[in-house]
Amino acid sequence: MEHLGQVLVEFERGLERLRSAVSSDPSLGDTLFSATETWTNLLTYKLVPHLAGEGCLVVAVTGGTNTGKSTIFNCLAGAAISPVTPTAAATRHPILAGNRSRAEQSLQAKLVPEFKPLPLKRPESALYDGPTDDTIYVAVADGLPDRLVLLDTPDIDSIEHRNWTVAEHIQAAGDVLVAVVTAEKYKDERVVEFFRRAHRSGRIILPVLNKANPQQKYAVARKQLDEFCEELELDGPRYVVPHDYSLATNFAGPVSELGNEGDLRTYLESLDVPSIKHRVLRQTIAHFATHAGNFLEQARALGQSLLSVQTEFEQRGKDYSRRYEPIPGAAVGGLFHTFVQSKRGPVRKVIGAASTTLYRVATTVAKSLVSAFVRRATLEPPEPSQTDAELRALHKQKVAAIVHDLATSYVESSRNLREPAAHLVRKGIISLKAEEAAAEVVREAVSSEVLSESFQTHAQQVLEVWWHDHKGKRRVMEALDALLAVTPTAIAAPLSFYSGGIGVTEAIAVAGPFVEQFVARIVEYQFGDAMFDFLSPWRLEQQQKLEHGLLEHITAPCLECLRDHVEVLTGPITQELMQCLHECQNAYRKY
Ligand SMILES: Nc1nc2c(ncn2[C@@H]2O[C@H](COP(=O)(O)OP(=O)(O)OP(=O)(O)O)[C@@H](O)[C@H]2O)c(=O)[nH]1
Ligand SMILES: [Mg+2]
Repeated sequence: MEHLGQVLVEFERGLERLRSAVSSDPSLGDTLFSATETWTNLLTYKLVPHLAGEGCLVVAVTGGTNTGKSTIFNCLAGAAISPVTPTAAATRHPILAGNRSRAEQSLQAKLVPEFKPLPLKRPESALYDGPTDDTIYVAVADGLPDRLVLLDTPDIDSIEHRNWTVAEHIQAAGDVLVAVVTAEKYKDERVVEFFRRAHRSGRIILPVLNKANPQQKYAVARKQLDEFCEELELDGPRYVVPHDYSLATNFAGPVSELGNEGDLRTYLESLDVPSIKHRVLRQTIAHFATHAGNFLEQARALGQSLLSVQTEFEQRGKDYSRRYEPIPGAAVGGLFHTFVQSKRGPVRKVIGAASTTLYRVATTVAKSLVSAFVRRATLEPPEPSQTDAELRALHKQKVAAIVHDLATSYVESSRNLREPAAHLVRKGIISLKAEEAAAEVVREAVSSEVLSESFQTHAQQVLEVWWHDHKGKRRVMEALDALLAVTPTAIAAPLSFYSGGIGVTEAIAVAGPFVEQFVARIVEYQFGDAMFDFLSPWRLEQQQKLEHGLLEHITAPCLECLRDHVEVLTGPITQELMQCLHECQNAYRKY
């Protein structure tokens, strides 16, 4: 039970953390926390104060008119707190007595939240009608232990008459009811019925026969108490207060147990608070657990729906990056020549090192590669040949267009989203500095054409495999390379020999300025299908650079607010709350 109290305290703290975390967006906070007041109040004002720490037992002194309730209450409190008068129905409002901290709690409407608390400044106040029907007066009784607060109450008959709800609340407030009866009143059907109901709801009833005749060891009182207990099926201790006591000297005296040494106050302090609390609060805890469970489920579902928007937006950023078709420049084309060169015999290597034509040709080779690749992937016609600088300008344009399309698609989607996702995304879109963000993406995605090490390794492997598998074709490459190394005009002879006729016509046509196109076409033709494998990773690397830029500079800012709330609603705060609730249900079932 102490564990249950602790779990509830943690739940309450977690709930406050959740509340303050979602409060950065008031409309989301309102949606989530609307209609939670009843069970959250129950948690804060009833369950936590009663169950945290040792727990606190509320002992209500109840009974018929003028039976001596206020007298017994003062005896238990050890001080003349509640006015005792000979007038019937004198006590008009309940009075709560507790140590300083319990009194303070009560004044904050914790402990007995059913009532409106006021400090008891003058004891007589309780004898007159207070500002509202449900006023309770709170007094400090330093002698009371922390686990015990006492409640003096108006008599059963008149409260039921005056205000039915207040009567209900008085019944509900006490965990233990001290039933003060007298010889005249103990059979009163109304009184008996009141205690019967309380007993059924799990409350402990302790009968005190007041104004009793002590003769023959309280023989008469004993008989009357037996009858009363039988009627209510009570089997606990019974107490008596003699009619001949003197108020002036004995008001603080013990309320003795009949036939035993014990007294009521000692017995109250010995009670097993947790198990009584559990019995009494059983329904309250169950009510709380059901509603808290529904609430957490709702928070989780909301978090999931926001998360699905987040996932979809991020996926879209990724998809848009795949629209990017970069064209490789000189660096990629150069890889061929480096490779073919590496396969040369020693003599040609010397010649090759001196070749300047090589670099010039590289861009055209790469262009040719990609045009074949693009035709293959998209069936588009090849693009006209360009320099590296022109390529970069073209890439910047392409990337800027993709950024624009993505941002536009986010704006459009935000109109179709449901609340609260819609306004959370809108907030992000408004805060997006579109121009700057686009410039950042372009800068990141279109960087210098330095080939990554992994791509170079990959290219080397593809070429090796190809080289190994295509003995005939590679001779063309070798010849081509040799030819580039020497001079364009020397093309015709070796080529017609190695290519087995293919490209002979071109060879004849090729001279001087046409050498670049010629080489590119030969490479494209010879390399064939290997091109796709060769180029794919490079292309993917470029797209991933763009993806990273898009996600960081466009998607993330648009989703910033939404993501914060996904984190709150699906992250550790709600998970801890679910864990607490789970433990609370387990602890509750154990009793
Ligand atoms: N002789 C005698 N008088 C008692 C005893 N207990 C209470 N009284 C008197 O009975 C009267 C009513 O006592 P209270 O303690 O005010 O009774 P109550 O039940 O609080 O009364 P209400 O608040 O009016 O319902 C007072 O005059 C008390 O002095 C007792 O054991 N013996
Ligand atoms: Mg009274």
